Order: sequence, then structure tokens, then C-alpha cells
Amino acid sequence: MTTPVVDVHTHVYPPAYMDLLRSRSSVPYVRTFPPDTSSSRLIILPGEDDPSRPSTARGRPVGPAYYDIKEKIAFMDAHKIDISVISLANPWLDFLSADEAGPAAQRINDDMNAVCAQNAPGRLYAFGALPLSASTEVVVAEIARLKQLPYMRGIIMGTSGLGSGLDDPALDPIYAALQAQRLLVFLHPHYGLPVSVYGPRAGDYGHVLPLALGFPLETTVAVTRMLLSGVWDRFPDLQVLLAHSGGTLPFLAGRIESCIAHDAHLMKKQANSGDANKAPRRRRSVWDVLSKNVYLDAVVYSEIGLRAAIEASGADRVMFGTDHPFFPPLEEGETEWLSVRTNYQAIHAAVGREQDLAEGVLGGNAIRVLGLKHA
Ligand code: 5CU
Repeated sequence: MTTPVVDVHTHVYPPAYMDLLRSRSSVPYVRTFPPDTSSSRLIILPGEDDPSRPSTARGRPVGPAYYDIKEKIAFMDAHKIDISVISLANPWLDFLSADEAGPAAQRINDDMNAVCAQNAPGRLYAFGALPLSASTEVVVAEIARLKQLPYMRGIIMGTSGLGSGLDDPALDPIYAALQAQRLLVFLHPHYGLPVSVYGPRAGDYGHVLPLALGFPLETTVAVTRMLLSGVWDRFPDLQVLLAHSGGTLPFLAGRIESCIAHDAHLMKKQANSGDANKAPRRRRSVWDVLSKNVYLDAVVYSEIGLRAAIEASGADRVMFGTDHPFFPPLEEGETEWLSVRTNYQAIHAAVGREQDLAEGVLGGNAIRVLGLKHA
């Protein structure tokens, strides 16, 4: 393989962010739980600190892999990853007050850029985080600032937007700025589904239901709402990279399209909206958006899922990722991560015989789309 391998889905909780989490007592936060007071746990997902859960089911143990960039480089070396595009992990800056968010975004984005410059030039790039609880002006100013930071290649954000989702018209100035600056939006879930859907025995099943199903469905709903509200009709050049191969979007796109085509209320509403772009015949289809505006990571752990992603968006729009530091091996001392091996195997099974497609998914697509240079 001659093309460098690029990981576009790999997170960090930089030291300044860890300090912030350690200073808090409501989700998200970091603390120890008796009887084990020697190791801290990271509590980030809704419902994770339910006191009825055993302490070992609350959050996840948090060690240096989460915040020490040397561990990231060691992980890259162990898994033959040449370049990583690091991103702040969930829940980003969503929980900060309006006053705190702007300065925190500047500090953390500057830190991330400096980490890329100092620790491993040519091996690290980054997606910045937006201060979405601040005013629109502050968010738009941070987008312009990010564009000037040499290692930034886009932004990462969740599905809550300004608090009411990604179909909120108040996001339009932010979408306009991201489109104008040509910054890729890495869209990542965090909030999942209401915990009630997991049922009364959810605590017995660890994190399986929220991570395997809640995360992908959250992404699918968020992107479908963007589509229904006409985000890509108004911003035809807005480019998004969807985590976890688009949730279930490639699989459900046909159903979404069919439900739109059969929804009399929606058709009438759009026909009467007075907005020519929203008139039924001008609406862009899910398939069109998938193939022109959507990139998908290859973090889906199976050949079948990956084939669906490739069929939906094209092999030139799918990019390798690991989700490091999440999903580490359960056994201590295992250096090769099962989660990473599974993703590599899925890529080879899906496109392995077509070497150029495999090289694209493993790194070539990210290098082309994000303008990366390997030292
Ligand atoms: O294990 C988890 O909770 C997570 C998470 O929070 N975010 C992520 O990207 N992957 C796994």
C-alpha cells in the first residue's frame, strides 16, 4: 500500500478539557466512585450516572489514552496509521454557558492546533469545536478563526445545534459560514434516544443499546431533519462527514425517500411555502445529498454495513476511522485493538480486490478531501 493510512474518527479530551470535566458534578464529569477510588470514570452520556447502576456500569474508566497525545501516537504506530485527524470528543462544548463557550472554544482549538504542530508534525491534523451555546456572531467568528489555524481541517459537532436540532433555521448563518469557508462538518452523535426506550433492564446491558443503536439512530434522525427542512437546498455546497457510516442512513434512505413522496401534509406545506427551493419537484433527494454532500466514515465494523455506505455515497466518499480511545480491548496487555482490526477487515472484505478503492477508503479520500500532507 503506497497511500498513507488516515484515521478521520479519533478523539481526544485535551488536558484543559479534562480539568473542566473534573471540576463538575453533573453530567458530563470525571470522578472516582467508591470502593475504587484509584481510577477515575468519565461520565458523559445521558443517564450514565444513575445511582441504581453499579459503579462499574457508570461511564467508562478514563486513562491517558483519552488525553495524552503520546498514547495516540503509540496507538497509531501499533495500527499502522500514518495520519490522524483528531477531534474533541463528545459532548464537546455543548454544556457550557453562553459566556464560557467562546473563550473555551478558542483555548481548546488553539491547544489542538498546537498539539498537531508540536508533537508529530505531518501526522496530526484536527477538527475544531464550535461554541454553540454562545451567540451566532461568536460562533461565526470562531469558524473564521479556525480557517486560519494551519492544522484545522473542519469542525466536529453534535446533533443538538443551538439546542433544538440541526433543522433549526437559526443555524443558517452558521451553515452559511461553514459553506463559505469550505470547512467539513464532522457530525457525531452524543444524546442517543430517550433512555426509556431501552427499558427497565437497560442497566443489565452495559452501554450496548445506547452505543450500538442510540448513537446511529440519533445521527439518522438529525440528518433526515436537516434534509426535510431544506438545509441542502439552501446550502448546496455544505459538506458533512457522518460518524458511524451515517448511522442507518444508507440502509434507510429508500424508506425515507418513499415516506417523503407519500406524505400529503409535507407536500402541501412545501408547495404553499412560497419558497421555490422547497417546492416538491425542486427538492433534492436523499440519494442526491448522499452522493454530493455526505462523506461517511468506515466505522461500522462489518462488510455489509460498509457495502451499504459505499453504495449510498460512493467509495470515493468513505473514509477509515477507529473511534479511538473508545472501544479498547477488554483484556489488559492486548496491543492490537479488536475494534480496529474489525474495521480494517471490513474494508478489505468490501473493496479489498479493488486496490485503488481500498487505498481511497484507507487514506486517499481523506488526503484529497481534507488537503492533508504526509511528512
Ligand atoms: O463509549 C462511548 O461512550 C463512546 C462515546 O461517548 N463517544 C464515542 O465517540 N464513542 C464511544
